[in-house]
Amino acid sequence: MAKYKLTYFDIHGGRGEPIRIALHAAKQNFEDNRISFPEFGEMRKQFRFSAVPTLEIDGKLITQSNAISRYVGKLAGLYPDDPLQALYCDEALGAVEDLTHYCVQTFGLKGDELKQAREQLMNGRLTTFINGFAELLERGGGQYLADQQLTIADLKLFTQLRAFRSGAADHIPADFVDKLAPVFVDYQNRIEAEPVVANYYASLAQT
Ligand SMILES: N[C@@H](CCC(=O)N[C@@H](CS)C(=O)NCC(=O)O)C(=O)O
Repeated sequence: MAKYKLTYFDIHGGRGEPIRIALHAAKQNFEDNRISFPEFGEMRKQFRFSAVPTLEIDGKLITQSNAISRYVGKLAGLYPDDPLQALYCDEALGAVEDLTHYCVQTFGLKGDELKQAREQLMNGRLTTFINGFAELLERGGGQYLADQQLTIADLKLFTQLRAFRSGAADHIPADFVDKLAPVFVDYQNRIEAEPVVANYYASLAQT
């Protein structure tokens, strides 16, 4: 059996979380190498593109969260076999990645600058993307983004929306997503209750 080592920040969320959930679902024994932000600063040169997450497979370093997500999605049965459904899944993965990119541009800002940037994000890209995700969900049949079942794309969207709904992002009200697209209230509850997701978080509670 291959040896897996996932390196990512020690947070519940971000680009690494769907990968952790899928590796757990695939029943893959993996080293969950959680690093702090200062550690990342010291280690970043070790990573091919100076970024995480990275997955080492038998010592070979792989980067790019969506590529890794698709791979572990396949291991876990969370990636569609059907080419069209796989395309739907990929579209959603790419869109969440784009939104993450716009959000990250507001990180590190402070005071009025942060407030202005977050308001701009909320009224601009965030609104566009949340509406777009609602369209993808409708196209997928209303329950999941693709394949009429849980896929890695749902794990990526779920973890991203959860971050917004937690209220942790300054100047973005916790109910912003739900007010804009109420369909995500049920969606988040449904994905959270999926055995794959629930079992992952239960396993963390035991450690
Ligand atoms: N396209 C890359 C982006 C990776 C990325 O930007 N990761 C963030 C953490 S979520 C990071 O390492 N940021 C540190 C930096 O870029 O300095 C991917 O999807 O893996």
